[in-house]
Amino acid sequence: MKTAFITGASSGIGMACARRFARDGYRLILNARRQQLLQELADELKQNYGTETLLLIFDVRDREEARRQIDNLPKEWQDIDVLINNAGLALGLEKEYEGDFADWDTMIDTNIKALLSITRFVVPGMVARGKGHIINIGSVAGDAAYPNGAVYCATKAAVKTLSDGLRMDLAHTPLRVTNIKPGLVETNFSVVRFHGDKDRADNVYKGIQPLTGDDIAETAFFAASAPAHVQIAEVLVLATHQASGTIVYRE
Ligand code: NDP
Ligand code: 8X3
Repeated sequence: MKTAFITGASSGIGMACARRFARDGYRLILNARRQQLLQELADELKQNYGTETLLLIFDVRDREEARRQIDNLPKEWQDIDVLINNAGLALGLEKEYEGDFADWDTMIDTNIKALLSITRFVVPGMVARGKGHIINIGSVAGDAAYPNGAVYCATKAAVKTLSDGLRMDLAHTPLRVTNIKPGLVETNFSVVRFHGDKDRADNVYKGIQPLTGDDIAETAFFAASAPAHVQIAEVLVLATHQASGTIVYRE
């Protein structure tokens, strides 16, 4: 039985990945800060698919806590086959010369530094075992900056660079690295970005049928299920009426 470790599994894309991988018999290590939501998800997956789940409740920005929990995984949970580095967020939509320092720090610490820490803690075991797949959730925002979003876009450009670099550093191994770059996905993402302003968040998805977390989970599962000699290196997944980070056709 394969084991997937998903960060940020209490909502949106991470939760959808948990459901998708559970449906096909994976056992899951699920991380987030909100324990209650993860427990409800674990109960649901147990009931629907008989999934075994281990919950790791920590803030991915807390490097020492991440190290402690991952280093102390019970023996039967140590052989991680798939790592989905998904935990992440955007905060604010402001000009680069007017942005909020705390928002910038949170995005950089979560989307870049924490992704690196989790990678650093999990991948050596994969290398030692000679198998593993790292799936990073990047974004179309990493392909090019858009107005008022430079810092978030920069963090997702970093996810692309870190994915590419890791793939190079692992080229001598059987491990695979995938960077999935979603466009507009309706999750809690925009509510978080606008600090809880639900009306403003809803506007982001007005007049267009956005992607769902399930659409991205399907892509992640496809990449993880490819034959061992096939490495899906990068996938850009857009809503049909979205052409780039800035071009969206709305009815
Ligand atoms: P959600 O807000 O729905 O989910 C974000 C998840 O990340 C939650 O489970 C949250 O859990 C977790 N998370 C955030 N910060 C931390 C932290 N410090 N420690 C642990 N977990 C954390 O958003 P999405 O599902 O949309 O976002 C998932 C990923 O997808 C992000 O990396 C985002 O940048 C990316 N993405 C999203 C797109 C979109 O349009 N929605 C498009 C492209 C990429 P908790 O709060 O419980 O800790
Ligand atoms: C999330 C997609 O376009 O809102 O990464 O930045 S976007």
